[in-house]
Amino acid sequence: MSPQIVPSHDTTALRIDIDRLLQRLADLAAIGAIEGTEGCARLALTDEDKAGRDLVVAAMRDLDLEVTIDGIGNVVGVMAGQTNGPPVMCGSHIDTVRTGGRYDGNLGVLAGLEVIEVVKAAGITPYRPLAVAFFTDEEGARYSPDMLGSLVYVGGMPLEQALGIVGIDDTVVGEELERIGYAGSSPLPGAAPHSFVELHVEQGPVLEAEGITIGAVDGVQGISWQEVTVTGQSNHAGTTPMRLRKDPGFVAAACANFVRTLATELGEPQVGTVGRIELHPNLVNVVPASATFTVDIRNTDELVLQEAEKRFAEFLTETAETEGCTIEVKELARFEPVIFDERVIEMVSSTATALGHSVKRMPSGAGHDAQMLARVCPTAMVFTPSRDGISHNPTEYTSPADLEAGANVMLHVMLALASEDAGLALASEDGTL
Ligand code: HGY
Ligand code: MN
Ligand code: MN
Repeated sequence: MSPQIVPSHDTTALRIDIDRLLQRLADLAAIGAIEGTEGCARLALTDEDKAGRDLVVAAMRDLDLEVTIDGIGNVVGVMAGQTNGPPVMCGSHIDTVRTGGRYDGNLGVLAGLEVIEVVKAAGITPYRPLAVAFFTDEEGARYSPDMLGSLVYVGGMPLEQALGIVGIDDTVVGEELERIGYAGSSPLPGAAPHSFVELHVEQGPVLEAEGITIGAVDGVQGISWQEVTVTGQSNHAGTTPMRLRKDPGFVAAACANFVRTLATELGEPQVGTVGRIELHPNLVNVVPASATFTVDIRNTDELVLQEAEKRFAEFLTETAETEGCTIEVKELARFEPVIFDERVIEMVSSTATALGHSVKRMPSGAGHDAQMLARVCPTAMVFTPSRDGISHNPTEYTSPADLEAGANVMLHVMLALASEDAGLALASEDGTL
């Protein structure tokens, strides 16, 4: 007996419960809470990350989702559909940076739980399964590269290589995964979903500045992360004439200045950041022996990004040589710009309009798990505005009205993806086409 086409519920009136979503966000933000702020700190694979994972997994189980954990610690919860095919998946990350806000990543995962709760409460069994996922170490702040879990999920990095990555604190991914109990067994690469939708705060100033509620994200800019170690000669700060110094601290500072100058010269959307600088021995009266710093440069245009990398490398080599220092450069992450699926982008845009929200197509300045899922299935993102464009900062904020709008857009895009072609597919199974 072929599956009957379940009369498709009229889901147009379905809406998420914003109070329940705000409560979920508050409950998760309480884990690793940054005193006196709304933000939280849950670096990947720390005890705080474990506690956050446990909370979300418990919520998945409360929703009777089928929960799987893979070898890099990605977690997927699946709600059964009328068919057993690949699910329509949403998700993001719940690890944060040290100065994390409560929405970055967390919103996409918790809104996914909310979407599933609303669909279940309405008694709907979608044609396709729905899934919500959180991916390991999206931030890449403790273990580079960023989007590590989703990169492994789509087969972009072998699991063994990922498990061997050493962090900024000299811990190892595989050992930390075991320690927190999230070294799972579900197969990698993960099963390709039917489609993937990620709801995320914009983390930039565009939507707020233009008074727009929803971003229909059409892609992610290219990302280049490097770690540079400059080695000179430690010496006495008082007795060493300037002409005799081999000062890696000076080289690092000159490079930080150059990264800013380069980004300004190349013009928007070029950005450049020196986010981490460590001097050794890091003492007031010692010309440093070494300096280790990171360079994060990004652009939507791959060729301009390559030009920026080339110019930085030339400046670094010349400056170090002149200062009598040696250099070692390690690539931490390198992802080309990604373009999302036109059909899904258009669904985000038309759904936002149908729900009465203003919407703008735009690229993402930040990296996201969606840029990895785009390698294996039709993918797009939904942005909501960030107050003052601030993120990676505990004062990160998006209004309840905007959160609600974004989650409702994701709800209806997922329902549309979960039922598209259902009639055709089901009918063709019993030859009635
Ligand atoms: O760095 C990024 O763009 C992201 O927050 N991982
Ligand atoms: Mn994020
Ligand atoms: Mn982030």
